[in-house]
Amino acid sequence: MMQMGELHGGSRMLSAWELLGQSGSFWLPPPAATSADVVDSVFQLILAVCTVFFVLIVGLMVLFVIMYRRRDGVEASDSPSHNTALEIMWTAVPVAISMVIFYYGFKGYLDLRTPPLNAYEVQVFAQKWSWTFQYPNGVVSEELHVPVDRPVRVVLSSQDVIHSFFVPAFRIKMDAVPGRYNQTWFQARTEGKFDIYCAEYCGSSDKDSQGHSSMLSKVVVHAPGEFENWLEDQANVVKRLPPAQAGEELYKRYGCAACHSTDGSARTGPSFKGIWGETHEFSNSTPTKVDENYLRESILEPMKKIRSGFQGVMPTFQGRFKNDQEIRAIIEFIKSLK
Ligand code: HEC
Ligand SMILES: [Cu+2]
Repeated sequence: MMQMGELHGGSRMLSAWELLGQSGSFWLPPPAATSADVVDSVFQLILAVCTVFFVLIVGLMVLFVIMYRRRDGVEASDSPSHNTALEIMWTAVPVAISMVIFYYGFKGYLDLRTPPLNAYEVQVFAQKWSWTFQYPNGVVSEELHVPVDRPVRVVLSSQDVIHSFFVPAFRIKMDAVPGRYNQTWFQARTEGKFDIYCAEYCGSSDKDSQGHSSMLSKVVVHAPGEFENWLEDQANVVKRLPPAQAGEELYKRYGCAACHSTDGSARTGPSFKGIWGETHEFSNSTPTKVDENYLRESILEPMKKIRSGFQGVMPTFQGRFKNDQEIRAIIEFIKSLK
């Protein structure tokens, strides 16, 4: 709540209007993203208009009920049938008010619907009943991590039914629809963790109390520079996972899976299943036993030994890995496929 600091710092007093709109304490959660401002101000405007008219209408009604109640000896007079001035007024004033609401609402809507071109992009996958987030470098997470003070565009899709991505603190809500991509964006202004809900009833299951109401996650807003560290850490699977498991993730990430299966079936290249310790024959070299050095060479210089029965079409991965540990991890993974 940065507003508190401003208040006590005394640089400037916030008006009651701004406090209502920004603290979020009573009607609304703290406005943790820039998108909250427009939503909140239109909400406050509509609330104020409604309050004024509620008091006016109900107040006059009560007053008239008392003033003009039926009394003995007083005859009811005919009610006036027409008052042009009054009718013009009660048409023009509501039209003017609704045009003001429309102006601010539509302007805000356009802003909310138009992500800045330089926005950071995150893919959001919805499914029964969880959220998955994917970053441009391939990292996948179950909570949405974003940098503070930077526009973030989220591209939404669903694996099954319609879900709705809702972050109350940012005032954004957008459907995730199977078979198409929706987008929304926000710029977080407060570091911290904020709730993500699914706002579209997407079913329930009695089993292990899964269901729409447990389709929850968090947005984690990182301080400047911290987000990059987090992303780097996540990308470093070798640091995060035991070697064979890291190798499996790298096998998928570097696209080895397109040509190499792990179940014994040949694709463009031979399967990795059970090759550890075998002796392989080559169309351009003498037979070699599959050990660490052979695997390393096969990955970095695939043309040196072309396995019999296969074409020499594997691209070299020389210079593609972040470090040598990644190659070790892939070797451990191949080793583990007995
Ligand atoms: C475009 C398809 C393709 C991709 C992608 C590919 N390979 Fe290959 N790979 C092949 C083919 C074809 C062979 C067999 C010919 C040869 O030995 O060069 C092969 C052979 C190998 C061998 C030797 C296998 C044996 O049975 O002796 C290893 C090990 C290997 N690849 C590892 C990898 C790894 C690790 C990756 C990912 C980082 C990868 N490959 C990506 C096509 C591919
Ligand atoms: Cu849902």
